[in-house]
Amino acid sequence: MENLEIAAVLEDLADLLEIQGANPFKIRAYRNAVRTIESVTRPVRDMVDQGEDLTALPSVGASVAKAVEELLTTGRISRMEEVTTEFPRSLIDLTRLSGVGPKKARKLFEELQIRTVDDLAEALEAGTVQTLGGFGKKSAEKITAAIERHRNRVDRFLLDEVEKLIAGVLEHLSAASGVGRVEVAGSFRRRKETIGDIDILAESDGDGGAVVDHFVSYPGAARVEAQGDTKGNIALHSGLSIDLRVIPSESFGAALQYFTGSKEHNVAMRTRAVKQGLRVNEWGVFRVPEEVDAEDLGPTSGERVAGATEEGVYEALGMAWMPPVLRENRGEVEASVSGTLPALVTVNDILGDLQMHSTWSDGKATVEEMARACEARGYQYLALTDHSQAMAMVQGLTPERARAQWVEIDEVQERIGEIRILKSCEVDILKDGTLDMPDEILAGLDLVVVSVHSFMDLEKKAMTDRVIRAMENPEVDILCHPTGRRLGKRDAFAMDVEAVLEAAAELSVAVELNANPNRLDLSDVHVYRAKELGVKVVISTDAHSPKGLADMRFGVDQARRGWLEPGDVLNTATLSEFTSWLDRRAT
Ligand code: DGT
Ligand code: CA
Ligand code: CA
Ligand code: ZN
Repeated sequence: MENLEIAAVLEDLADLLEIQGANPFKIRAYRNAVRTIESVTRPVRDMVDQGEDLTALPSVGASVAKAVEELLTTGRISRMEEVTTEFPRSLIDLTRLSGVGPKKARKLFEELQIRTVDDLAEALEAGTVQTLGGFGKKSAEKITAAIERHRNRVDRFLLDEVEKLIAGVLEHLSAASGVGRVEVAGSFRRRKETIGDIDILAESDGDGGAVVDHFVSYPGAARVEAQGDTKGNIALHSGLSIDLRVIPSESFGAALQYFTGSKEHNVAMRTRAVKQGLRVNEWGVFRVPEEVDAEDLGPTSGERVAGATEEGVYEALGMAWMPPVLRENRGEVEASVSGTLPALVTVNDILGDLQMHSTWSDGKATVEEMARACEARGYQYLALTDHSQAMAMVQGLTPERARAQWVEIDEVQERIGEIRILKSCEVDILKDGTLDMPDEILAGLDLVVVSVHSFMDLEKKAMTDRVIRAMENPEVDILCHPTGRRLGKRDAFAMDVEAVLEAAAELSVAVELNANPNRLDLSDVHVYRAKELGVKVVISTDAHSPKGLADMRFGVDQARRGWLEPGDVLNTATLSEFTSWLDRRAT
């Protein structure tokens, strides 16, 4: 079992304990352990095998350690079995619907025997839910909408999760004999924000069946779903499905192009090829003899004009190669033909990180530790953006504590020298669109970033007005995680993004692309739109520890999917360029 898979089981257990109404400290202990195990770089499995004491890990106490050891040695956790005799595991899905918490899930189960999302949908339709105390007509409508969204979401994986899950598979595969290039294609290579399944290509001109045999023998596989001469499929414990295709050298580039997709991109390519008397498929690019009926052609008949490399495939069609992030049929085929592909932003262009937290609110590291970690990344500046007081549960800053933090920042700045620490605050946008900090504090900050963290279920119009009102405050510089989504967990709130982006352009407020792989908020399409409207985008990590700063690359990938060039991204500016931007309203 991979660390993420262990963490997922513990998270399920925590959710079930919450439904059961167990001791909140116990539940919190499991949740904290989930975060630790997700971020430990060594396999916990190895630690257990070597008899190491898991309580040495941060936030892992004796009972959690015992549960993990039990899970790894027996495949089950007795505490989990106990709870599930009382409450079925499927209730967890209910708690993840907006409008249904653990208490409501329990009530639905105990009073109406609802166990699954499908049961709940049926009961809503029959009108029985609406008769339960605490569930009026309004809340029934809300849950119905949440079920609709849940069904469209299906089971997709986050990019960072997938990276961790497949690292071992790739290592295993590269040890197969006779294998040349190994590439992960599909949505993973396009760096899509969520991934359905993994498509791996392995180059081999030898015995494909032997390569497949080796692949399916991966020790981390939960099941082997398919095994043939050139294709295999395994499923991991997490449910992630991995396809392998073994490809001969002469076709490797064509297969890589084909299986990278997207499907829409491929369709556009093929249409273009046909007009040129060419045929593109996963085997290569072929010139179709005119006298032959297309129906009589095999997949590789005709003269092979390309196939070994991906560049060659594009070139054969009179196109320039393009980064996989662009391949969504959003104009890249035309741009490639006309030589107008964007020169996309890269991680090396980023010169600062403009959202992060310290121990002044819910971060795990001090101001100095965060600043030094940014310095180590080669940045010229960073902004400390601890929460404001509306976020009471994470000790958000009161005006007094904000001032106290400035004193510390000045001291650290003194010690640290070169890198510039900007005084900032992630100020809550209150329900009415006013800000959770008095004007004199806002004026004293180098940079003001604002976010919605409460009343996320407002009507669309109210939410849109609220956010625009906040941006109208002349102290505001950046709107953070603009839609509030958490991938796979919480939908974007109802808001007219177009109106918000237009207002941002008008008011000269930048929008954040939050690089946390759980958020990636804004989406690629919205980022593209921001660029079209001339709104500056800031890619920030929202790091809560030095390690979180490394999420920058996920944000950059998403920005690239939105066609951003360095000039579209505010934090590619040098320190002096950036500080002049901060003064933009004064001039
Ligand atoms: P996913 O797995 O849902 O995150 O998305 P993808 O893009 O990885 O899609 P997947 O795994 O179904 O297929 C991998 C690639 O294979 C896809 O991006 C393009 C190519 N492909 C699959 N089916 C078709 C098809 O019917 N026509 C064409 N032209 N290409 C296809
Ligand atoms: Ca895929
Ligand atoms: Ca696939
Ligand atoms: Zn936030």
